[in-house]
Amino acid sequence: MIELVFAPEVADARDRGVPVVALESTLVAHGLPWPQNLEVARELEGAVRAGGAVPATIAVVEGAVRIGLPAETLEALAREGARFAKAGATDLAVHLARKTSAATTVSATSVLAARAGIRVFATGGIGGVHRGDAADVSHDLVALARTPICVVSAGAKAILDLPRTLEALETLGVLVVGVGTSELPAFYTRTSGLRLEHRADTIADLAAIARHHWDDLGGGGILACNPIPAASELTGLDAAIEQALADAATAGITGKRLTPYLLARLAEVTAGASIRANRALALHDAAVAAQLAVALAR
Ligand code: PSU
Ligand code: MN
Repeated sequence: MIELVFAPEVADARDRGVPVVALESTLVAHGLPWPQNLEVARELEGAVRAGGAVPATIAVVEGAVRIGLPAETLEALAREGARFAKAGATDLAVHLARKTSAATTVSATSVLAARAGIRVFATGGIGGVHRGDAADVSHDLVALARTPICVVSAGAKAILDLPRTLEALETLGVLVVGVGTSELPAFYTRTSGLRLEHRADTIADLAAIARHHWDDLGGGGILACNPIPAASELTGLDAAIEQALADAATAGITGKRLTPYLLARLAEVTAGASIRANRALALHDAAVAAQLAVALAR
């Protein structure tokens, strides 16, 4: 069995039956710039606590799977993000064997959270099918399909090919539910023009769906699509996204480096507006995830 190192607060929550929400570390180490990344990491944990749950930020530190990070580790992750590899679920065994450190993506965090008995996980936006290179499909989708966890996310990132991402989710069998919306949110915006078959207007409804999916049907991942709050929406990004994609192509950026590169480029092109939106949507996801974890614990 894999050894999980629980933070005292998380271990205590498990003992007392207090709901726990998983948070990922790639968003911190590779998705946002210092020092905003540390502020966001702390705010996400705060939003989960404010909602009545306990946050468990997950990362691999010198070969140990940490479920909940001490303050100094969270800071190291943010300050020295480059020291942490970007690990998807498939990469984890290598880091465990070599005792190296890695930030965990949605796929890796989902797998580790499920191992830790955590059923709810908040992030900004999952990976998906990249634009241009339709062969670059994030492992997030496959891992989500086979892992019993509900990921609360503002849809998939706007830098992606959203129609193909939604099709891939369907093919793989991820249950996609709009939280108060009938459209796939597009990360920075509430709408994408892509209709979702299922929507939940209350957290109690979402919790009931999740329970049936897991307990009665042996189902895997659920993607709860939670749109960015209207006041924080960032529209008119199409040209900036095209610019970032063109720059990535010119610079020959592919594979794991692509998403971090595109997010960083967008932050430059929008003079930081994309970071503010990313922060707002992720915080909203953490708050909704806490509500869901509380509802599931009832
Ligand atoms: N959400 C954010 N910022 C991020 C991510 C999610 O707001 O940086 C990360 C997640 O860890 C997700 C990863 O798994 O981006 C997707 O990377 P890729 O496209 O290489 O699979
Ligand atoms: Mn990829």
